[in-house]
Amino acid sequence: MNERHADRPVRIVVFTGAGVSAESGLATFRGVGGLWADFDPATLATPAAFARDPKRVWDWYVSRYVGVRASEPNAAHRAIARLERTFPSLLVVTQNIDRMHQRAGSSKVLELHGNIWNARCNACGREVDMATLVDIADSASDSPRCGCGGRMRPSVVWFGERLPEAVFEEAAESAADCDLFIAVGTSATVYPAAGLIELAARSGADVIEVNREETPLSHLADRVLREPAGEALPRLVDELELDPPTAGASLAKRE
Ligand code: BJW
Ligand code: ZN
Repeated sequence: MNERHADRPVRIVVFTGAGVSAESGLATFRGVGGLWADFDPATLATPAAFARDPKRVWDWYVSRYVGVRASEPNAAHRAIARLERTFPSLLVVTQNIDRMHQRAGSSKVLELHGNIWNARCNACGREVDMATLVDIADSASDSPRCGCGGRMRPSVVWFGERLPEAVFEEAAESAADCDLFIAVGTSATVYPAAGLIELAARSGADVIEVNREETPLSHLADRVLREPAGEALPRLVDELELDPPTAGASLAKRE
């Protein structure tokens, strides 16, 4: 059972998806203009796709890495980082691979789907900075290989692959134990990550959804902000800072 006492600090989990980085110019996956509108996930974001055509998959990730590297955190990432000053135990749980939260200053970030800044060998697991491979592999006819002969792949989680176990466990424990769970810019369709919203709601946390559109889990939210994250988050953070909630009280005022 999740015990909430007024005399202990409020616990906040901010759970993010591709929509939080949309205003940094990074494409989301689903919806108009999303990556999956032009590319079939089955041919790019699965181990089978990489085995079939490693060069095509590698090149797609390199082009996304270059885009991520050239982009900057936006007002939503910055507002989330700012909220940590008032609520020092605040935890960011992200499905994103872009490291924008860390770049904006968030100090506790769990990456459920890995990150695009690292590559690792699919045979021996050796990790290297993506930057070291991108600049040399540009015009190569094959995807880069490790010294052991294995192929280098982005350090992300593809469909059909397990999420990093300890990371997911910590995220699930925090979702089950928080007072306020803010879901930002996720279509809430990819599991087990989306299940964290269900877990938080079931465990008694107040849930706020920040999303331009309705999602399959919108009905679980106590409060919905149907706006771009870069506009909604700075205002929500102002509100939480001016009038800090206490543990046990209802935090998400219904509208
Ligand atoms: C804005 C905005 C703005 C826009 N402001 N908002 C249970 C049921 C059914 C299926 C499954 C299940 N459990 C597992 C599965 C299978 C599968 C899955 O979930 N499939 C579903 C699609 C049906 N899951 C898996 O395969 C996972 N692995 C697994 O379960 O392993 C089990 C296992 C057991 C034993 C042995 C082995 C394995 C792995 C999932 C990995 C997902 N990987 C990806 C790619 C990462 C690398 C890359 O980037 O290429 O992760 S897929 C992609 O989707 C990416 C994202 O993190 C993830 C979620 O997407 P997200 O972030 O929600 O983005 P969008 O685009 O969907 O939504 C954006 C939202 O923002 C929209 O709602 C917009 O409205 C909004 N928005 N602009 C605010 N400015
Ligand atoms: Zn290797």
